[in-house]
Amino acid sequence: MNKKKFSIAASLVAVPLLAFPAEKPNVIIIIADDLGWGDVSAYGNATVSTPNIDYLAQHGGCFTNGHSSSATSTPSRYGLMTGMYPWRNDDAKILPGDAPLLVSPSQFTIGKMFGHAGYSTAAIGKWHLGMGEGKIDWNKEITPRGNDIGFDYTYLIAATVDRVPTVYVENGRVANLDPNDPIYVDYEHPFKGEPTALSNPELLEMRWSHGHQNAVINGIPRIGYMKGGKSAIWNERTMAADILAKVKGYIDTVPAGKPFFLYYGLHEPHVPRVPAWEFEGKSSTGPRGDVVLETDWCVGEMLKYLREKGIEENTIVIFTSDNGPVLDDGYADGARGTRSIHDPNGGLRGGKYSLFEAGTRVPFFVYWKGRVAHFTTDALVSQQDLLASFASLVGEDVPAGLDSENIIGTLLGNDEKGRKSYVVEASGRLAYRSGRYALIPPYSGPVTNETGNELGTVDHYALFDLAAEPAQLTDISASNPGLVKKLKAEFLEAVGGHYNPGQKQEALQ
Ligand code: NG6
Ligand code: CA
Repeated sequence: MNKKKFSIAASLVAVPLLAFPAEKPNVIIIIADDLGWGDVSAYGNATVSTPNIDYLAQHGGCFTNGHSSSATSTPSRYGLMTGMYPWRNDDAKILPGDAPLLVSPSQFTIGKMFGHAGYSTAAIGKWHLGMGEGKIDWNKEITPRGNDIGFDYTYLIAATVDRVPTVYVENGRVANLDPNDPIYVDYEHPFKGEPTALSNPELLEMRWSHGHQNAVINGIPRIGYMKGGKSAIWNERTMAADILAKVKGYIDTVPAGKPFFLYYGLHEPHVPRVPAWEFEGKSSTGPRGDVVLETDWCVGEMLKYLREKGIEENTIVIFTSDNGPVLDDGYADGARGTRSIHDPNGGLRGGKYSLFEAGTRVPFFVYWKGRVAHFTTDALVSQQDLLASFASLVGEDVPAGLDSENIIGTLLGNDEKGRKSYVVEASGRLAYRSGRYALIPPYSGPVTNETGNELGTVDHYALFDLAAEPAQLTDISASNPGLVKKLKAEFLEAVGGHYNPGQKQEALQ
């Protein structure tokens, strides 16, 4: 080896990002649904214990400032999946269960990136990114679908558990469907003769508080109408175990020596909160606490399985949530009354649907046994960055123009750089995070957050110093005009033409 070559090799080794060249570990992203920053006991919650999630935090990277792209599901998942800010796509709003595929098959995705790197890929569990095009015939193969945007295998809850169709869709086909009992879905009109929450309230085993007045399935009132497909209807009580079985089954099919990428979408603790019987009444905070226990159980079972298969050390596990917590999200399940004993926000302001921190600051852990030693950091990181970061780890290029930043060094604990700034979305509104500051632009519209602590009309750019006051109670804009001016200019540059200061917040239902 000549001297010059040697020195280049030495300098490569010195760069932390390339510390493990040519390595292709398995990657699992576990994404919970509406799990709050304050729901995980590793961050300090003392009421509902999450030992398995805590294990990831205590033996891997624990991020105290990890964000989703949005304070609701569809846009948040869009950001993770495509590495693009969801507000660049006008259709990235909470989707009904019969919405067409939101991500175009021509778009780059994290699934495609891993596929190109030679990975087997799967998406299992909650999806909420639409499927098919036009009016979907649920009795036929649905196309295009998750398999067309980078996933070899898909087993999906089309939207949410509170929305029809209440069936799993496996590689574009409704699973367990009896052709003699076809399934029909409609979001506008009820089916003649089919019960609804309004026509047959005696069928309800769970009461709605707002929305959720359409089809009644398994005693639960839903959003949207559905008819037929009886043999395909899922069972909420076994849903966690059923989806986990698909996860294990998928891992078993991956040929030896081939790495895999798994997007594992947990449905908890989103409404309707129906835990497996073994968790019923096991928390001190009612159904919401019970399904947080179930969330934690899923993580424990997943880890156990990796150990059983002998692949724990060759697998990176990311655990996060698609958006912040909510108590009453449309069912009268008692969650609203539990705030005094458990704060799912962990002291942050806002929650699901909100531009304040609890809307998008979510649990965020990176576990890689034997490779990532435990660390805690308050570096700003986002789910949107997983795409570019993992691309760099496995040696893949990403197209120019993505909003995903390569922060693999931070994710693996080699540095604390994270990203400098971030635009977050909530219910059609945008806000800006830069270092320790949060900037909330002017807005005129209703106050919609369930806690009532969302800002309604704001006639100026409001500024909060998260380092001084994580609870964001004091707007410091008036005493910091220079800083507001600087951050406003940065924000407007980041969002380009996408920000319309007069924008009205969309109705949430
Ligand atoms: C809202 C629903 C809420 C939930 C949410 C989506 C009503 C009143 N509210 O429209 O229950 O389903 O959509 O949640 O229907 S998310 O986490 O998937 O974004
Ligand atoms: Ca969600």
